[in-house]
Amino acid sequence: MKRRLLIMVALIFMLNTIIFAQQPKTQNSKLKIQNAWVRPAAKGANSALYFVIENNSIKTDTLIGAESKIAEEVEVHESFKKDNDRMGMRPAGKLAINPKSEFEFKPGGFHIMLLGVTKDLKIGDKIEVVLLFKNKGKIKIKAEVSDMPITKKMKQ
Ligand SMILES: [Cu+2]
Repeated sequence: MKRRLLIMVALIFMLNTIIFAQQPKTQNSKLKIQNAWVRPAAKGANSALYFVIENNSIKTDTLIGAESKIAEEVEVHESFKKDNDRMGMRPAGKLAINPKSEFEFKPGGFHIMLLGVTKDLKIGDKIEVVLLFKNKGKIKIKAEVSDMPITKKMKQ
């Protein structure tokens, strides 16, 4: 009788551990990074990374930065129109990703700037970048080197 009770207690503990261990995964899946692609570049040159952030949760999260071994420096940038109608870019700061919404990084808009890539980025190659979110922490993404948005390429 006592042994059965011990087994019961052990089972409850195990169940708890399993439930708690799975919780972060469920939360992570509510913040998805889709269609990641990065422009080709020669070693030492700059490149830019684009993707769509899908926030399926009911909470705002904030993109606070990015890091990768693929470049000397990794910055979150936004493109903007200068007075003379030419485009410039600048650090975007922290970006709030609203609940139940999509946030698109695209040419002429927000992008992850890769300053001084550490190797040649050739079409078809894959690179890894970590995005840093205030609530979700780090999300590792894989991006394919492409000369056009991945979504467009898939429709052809
Ligand atoms: Cu830039």
